[in-house]
Amino acid sequence: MLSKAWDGSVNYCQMMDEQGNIDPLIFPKDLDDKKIIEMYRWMTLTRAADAKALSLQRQGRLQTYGPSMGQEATQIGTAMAMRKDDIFVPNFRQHGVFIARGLPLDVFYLYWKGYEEGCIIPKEVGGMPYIVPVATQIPHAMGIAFAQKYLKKDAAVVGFVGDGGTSEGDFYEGINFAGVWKLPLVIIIENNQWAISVPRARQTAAKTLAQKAVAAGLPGVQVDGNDVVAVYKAVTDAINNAKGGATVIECVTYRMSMHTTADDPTKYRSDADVAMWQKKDPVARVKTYLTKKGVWDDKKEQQLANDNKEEVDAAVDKAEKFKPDPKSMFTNIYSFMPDVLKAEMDAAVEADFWQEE
Ligand SMILES: Cc1ncc(C[n+]2csc(CCOP(=O)(O)OP(=O)(O)O)c2C)c(N)n1
Ligand SMILES: [Mg+2]
Repeated sequence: MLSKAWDGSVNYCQMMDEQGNIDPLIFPKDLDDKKIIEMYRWMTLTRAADAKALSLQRQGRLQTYGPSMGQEATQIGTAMAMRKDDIFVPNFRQHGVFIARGLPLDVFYLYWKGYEEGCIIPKEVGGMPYIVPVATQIPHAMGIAFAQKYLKKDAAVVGFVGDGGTSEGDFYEGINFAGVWKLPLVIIIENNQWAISVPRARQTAAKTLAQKAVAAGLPGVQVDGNDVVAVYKAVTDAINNAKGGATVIECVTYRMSMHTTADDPTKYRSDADVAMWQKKDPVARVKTYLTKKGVWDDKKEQQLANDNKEEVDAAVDKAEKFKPDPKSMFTNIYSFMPDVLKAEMDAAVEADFWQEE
């Protein structure tokens, strides 16, 4: 006897196309112009803060940095769908999520300047600090989701992972546990087509990354990750369903810049590929939509650009004036500090590296 043991499919959703056209029948009812303009503000601020970080790194004023350019719709769409008490667990590239959730912009620069103080995320932001080991954040997100359920809190946890990260054991272990225990977890796969120099096609033979959810007994959906509305809708639905269990959302986007400032993407990808994705730019798309609707014009655009620049410059200024406590890199590691570390800490305090010359 032959019968079907399982049958399934993965849906793809786009709500605002590359020319800024929408389908009013499926457009989320709660998204009025005001909210879309707010999304646009966060997206442009993220892009401005990102460009500044890259420029600072090139001047030796910031450490190695991983740009988010091109991924603003995925990040802002997710952040805007999250409720106040929901918690996000990032990897190293979710600058837009931090910014839209209210991380003071100078703290963003502190992190990328290499200061421990940049890892202190204010409680109201509701997020964990950046983490660099690929996919280790997914078991963390799963554990935090387990805690929300155990403590009977009405909060969902949103964990981010890259396309490359979905090949790691940590990814499967996290979503598998979430499936068994029906945890309030939303996994956002930021499929930006590259894991450093490894293209999506070399990452897995699976047709979508969303279908990896199926093995964990979870729903998996794929959305246009350069469409802020589609991302917003998918994450809103997943959060609304989070009490019943987890969802995996693959956001199909593109890393328009380098992996990090230690990388040169011209060595492994074509200009044509980048140009093709430039046409799908997530920020330009929202601007086109708002302009066509008559609620946005050049004057407003100029004002917004000025406001963003002012905010970014003030944050950089504050971060550059920051005097760290030399003890901060030694504390919070051991409950009892070993003597050898104590000696190093005392020497650092004595040397007073941060003293004005
Ligand atoms: C466990 C682990 N292996 C390797 C690395 C080196 N590394 C840093 S980022 C990266 C690629 C990640 O690709 P992806 O998950 O697609 O995220 P993206 O950088 O594209 O946002 C690798 C291999 C690491 N940080 N941690
Ligand atoms: Mg990637």
